Amino acid sequence: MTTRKPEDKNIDPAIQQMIVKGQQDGVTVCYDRYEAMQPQCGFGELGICCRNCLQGPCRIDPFGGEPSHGICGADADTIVARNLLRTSAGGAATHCDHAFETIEMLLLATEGKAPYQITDVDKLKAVAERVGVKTSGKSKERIAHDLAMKAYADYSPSRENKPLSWLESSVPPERVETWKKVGILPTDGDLEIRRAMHETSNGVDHDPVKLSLQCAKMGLIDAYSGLKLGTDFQDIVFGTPRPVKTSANLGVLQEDKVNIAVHGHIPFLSEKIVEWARKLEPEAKKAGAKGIQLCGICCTGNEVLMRHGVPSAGNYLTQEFAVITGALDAIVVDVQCVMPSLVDVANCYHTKVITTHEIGGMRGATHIPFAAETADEDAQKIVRLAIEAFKNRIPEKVQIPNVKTEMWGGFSVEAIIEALAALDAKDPLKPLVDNIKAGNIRGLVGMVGCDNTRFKDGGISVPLAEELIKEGCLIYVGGCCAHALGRAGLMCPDAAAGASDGLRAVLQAIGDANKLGGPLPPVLHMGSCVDNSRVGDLLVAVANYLGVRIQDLPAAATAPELMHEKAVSIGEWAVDLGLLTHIGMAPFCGGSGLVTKILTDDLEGLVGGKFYVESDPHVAAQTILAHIDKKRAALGI
Ligand code: SF4
Ligand code: MSK
Repeated sequence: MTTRKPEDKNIDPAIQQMIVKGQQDGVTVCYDRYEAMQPQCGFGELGICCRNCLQGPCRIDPFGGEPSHGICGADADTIVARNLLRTSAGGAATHCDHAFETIEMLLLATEGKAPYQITDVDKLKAVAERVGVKTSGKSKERIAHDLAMKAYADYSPSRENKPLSWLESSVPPERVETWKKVGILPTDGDLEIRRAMHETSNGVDHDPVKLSLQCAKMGLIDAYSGLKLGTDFQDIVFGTPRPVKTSANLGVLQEDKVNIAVHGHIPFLSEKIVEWARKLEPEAKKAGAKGIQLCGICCTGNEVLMRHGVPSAGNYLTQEFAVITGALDAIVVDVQCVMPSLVDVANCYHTKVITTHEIGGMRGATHIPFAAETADEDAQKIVRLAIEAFKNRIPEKVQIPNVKTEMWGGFSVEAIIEALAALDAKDPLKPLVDNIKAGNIRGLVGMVGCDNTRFKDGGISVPLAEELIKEGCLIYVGGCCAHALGRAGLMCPDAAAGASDGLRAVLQAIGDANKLGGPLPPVLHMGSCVDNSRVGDLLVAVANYLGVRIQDLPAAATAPELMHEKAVSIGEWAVDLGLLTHIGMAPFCGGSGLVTKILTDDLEGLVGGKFYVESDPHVAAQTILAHIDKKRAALGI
């Protein structure tokens, strides 16, 4: 077993310190478990093992020998494609379930049954009109109700086989036609996921080509029954983000305050924690603290950062290390990307691990069931538990790395357009598009996704982003890589110094016009995983403005350090949009040359986009730039 040094596990000095502290404190963390797991199963990595029925598990010889078929007769292509479809359906399911909760939340708020409001009435009306809900003469509550009904319809079988409202209203008609022609246009979020599970069970679909296309369909389900719908409803209830300055890294924790981390994905509870952390400050002071310091981890972290400037403690791989500081009094979690190990790590300190969601259980954690109707009471209970835990701190175990970086967030599409309007109030997209045409902005790159123990955390995303901005690309970020790029200093005005001359001048002009006191950051934080929809919206807006297809834009997507199933389905959506989609590793499909070829080659002819796998950030950057330049040349710019 090889043991990687801390600097080979994470590029960040604060996390490196905590890796060492964890070792000294005798704590087992993800990197230890990763090393203990080596060598990982080669069959699994290639995607050629199957246990979709109880005759299995079956596994195929990767070298072309025997066994070449599973017991039922499935070959490597079928097994790989079925596995990938299950992964994709898993990813799409998480976002659909999340988005579905947002519909329920808006309804409860509208009916006065939950302590939330319709915060962004303009967005409510804009979304309603976009999806065909009439607004004139209606109260905001009525519009919200009708909008919720319209959203529910996207989760119900459509007998007329109509496309999803959230899909049809969000993309140019050309995309809808293309997806229809290819046979991947979905009509009902829930049905498609159910069907994918059925299709991949023993004895149903054995056609690897058809199965691979179903993966592409899962990308659309994820994007339009999940991401886009969820973002719309969250903005309506909590407000559409606007630029906000904050800070990132474990140094945001404060030794003399009650430290609470919110972690997971769904912002209903975390919004209330933000409110009650403020209101219960006096109780924290009575307990001997100077106040309450809230921080965020993973995508809940991104949500509260985007809307309230709550500092980022870190990404997926940071969660255990936030506890290892010994200064985190409570880590409050809901769903997705929460490590089951948190309780074991917390047991070495005084940290309370608080689960809150009905499907987010963890043995040994304190469970405080969160319900929208009792959101205020639940949030108070949680904050008070953290205050109680503060009293149990073990001072000799406290070590907060003195590392934090300025970071900006809150760049919704609306906020970006407002910022551009300071340059051209009548035609805000014009300055962006003109600078793309002029080459000052060489290309637009959406960087999304996670961090993954198999990579050095930040080891691909940060150098890749640095090289791309140096070469003139503007980067839009969502998900956990935002935390990594933020703490690397790429999301603050100073980072513009690393941009190409042309890009830097554009950023400076936008910064000056908006009186930011410096240039706009070259890496714009658009939010959580769900907020990746915003990256898509921006590309759609630019393509529409230019009158071209999304696939014709000098643009690309990248998920350099993908980890979750969600990253796979989001990547499939990016490909569906027509983007070259870089990923740092293949999603366990190398065991089928056919499926690999479909994903990395054939899809381009069908939908315009394709996957590109590369773990070397420099090679990836050069390939993305070559792609962007090819698109520029084709546009004659
Ligand atoms: Fe084996 Fe076929 Fe069953 Fe999979 S479905 S476990 S390949 S027999
Ligand atoms: S939290 S899915 S590790 S981005 Fe959205 Fe981060 Fe990836 Fe989870």
